[in-house]
Amino acid sequence: MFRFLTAGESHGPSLAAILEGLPANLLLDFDEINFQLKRRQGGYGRGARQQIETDKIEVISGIRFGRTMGGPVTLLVKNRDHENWLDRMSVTPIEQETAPITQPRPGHADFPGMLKYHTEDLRPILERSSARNTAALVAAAGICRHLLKVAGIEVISHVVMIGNEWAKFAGTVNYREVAKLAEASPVRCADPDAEARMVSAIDVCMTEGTRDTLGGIFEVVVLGCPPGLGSFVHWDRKLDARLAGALMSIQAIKGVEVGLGFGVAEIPGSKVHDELFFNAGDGFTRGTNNAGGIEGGMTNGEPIVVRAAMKPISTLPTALATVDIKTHQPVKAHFERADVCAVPAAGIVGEAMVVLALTEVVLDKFGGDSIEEFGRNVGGYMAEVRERGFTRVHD
Ligand code: EPS
Repeated sequence: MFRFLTAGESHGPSLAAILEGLPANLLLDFDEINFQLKRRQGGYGRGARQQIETDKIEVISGIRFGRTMGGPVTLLVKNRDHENWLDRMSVTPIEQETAPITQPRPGHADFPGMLKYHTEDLRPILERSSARNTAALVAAAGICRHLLKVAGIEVISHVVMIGNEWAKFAGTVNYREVAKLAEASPVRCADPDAEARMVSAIDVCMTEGTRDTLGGIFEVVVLGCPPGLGSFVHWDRKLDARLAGALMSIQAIKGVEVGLGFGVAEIPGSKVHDELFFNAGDGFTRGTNNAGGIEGGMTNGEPIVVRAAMKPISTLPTALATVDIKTHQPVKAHFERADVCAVPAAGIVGEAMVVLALTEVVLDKFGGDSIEEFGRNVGGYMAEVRERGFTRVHD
């Protein structure tokens, strides 16, 4: 059974991640994991924090000679900025604690968090709810990507909309091509015309007088997925439900779609469902993938396609109205350093959450205490479905 936990605060000493249940002897490329962390720090419109941090993993347990050993893997991602916060984020008691921040930001965790955790200071709420903590998720997923790769599974993402500027794709999408174009784009958008419009929309929000924040939509695509991951037998074993929960758990996400998503409500069944065909060369094939690679809560051998809608960052340069949690007087919401737009980075975090959710279901299905045993189990299952005409997964 695979499980993981993260810990840490945005301006505390460090972020941490513990992964338990990975097979032994999984060879890891640390540069690849640090590259994922670098990807998360990118994106046009990111805040000044990204100039302070150069996120890299520090391994505390579970790895020897670059390979897992079967025990818990513990990673740290240090907060270099902590040294600038020793007063406000001191671990030990201090003489004069910093004054509480009592002006909750609409849209953030502040107001419900201050009531729940019985504090008049939003700092303890902000610190753990901050999107900074997604770095620990990306680090954990960086390890798990290596396991998925053994099963032939690859996870990519790209941005489809920022500030109501939409990317357009004609005909059948070549996801590997999309991934390559997105990787080279400052807003991770594979449509150059849309990229230009997205950058302009962010520039407007970065300009004095029209300062604001922007949200958008990113798409995560899983290639090479074997059929039959997940299950229809119980609500919490349906893979689409787990992916939706995983994506919704990312800071600022307010909507998730699988495949055609809400579009399925607009057209009749004869246009929605992906007809199944067969030919000797390709085995089972589909003409469309409106299901986004998942039917009945299980992968069907087509690419998994999920999208998530990110709200604009809640910390606004033009502060919204709020109420002082202590005096109940009308005030302007608290402001501190933040991004203008973090949709590209959210796509990388979306990849990480899909990787972590897939790791759970892949180990549920194939198990294995060693990567050798895991590989044999995947190979045996794929040989079995091949005999039944499922010759290849579709990218
Ligand atoms: C972020 C780190 C944070 C923010 C941002 C994203 O660092 P700091 O608070 O020190 O600037 O820049 O998080 C938010 C704006 C938020 O509201 O959570 C990161 O590393 O992604």
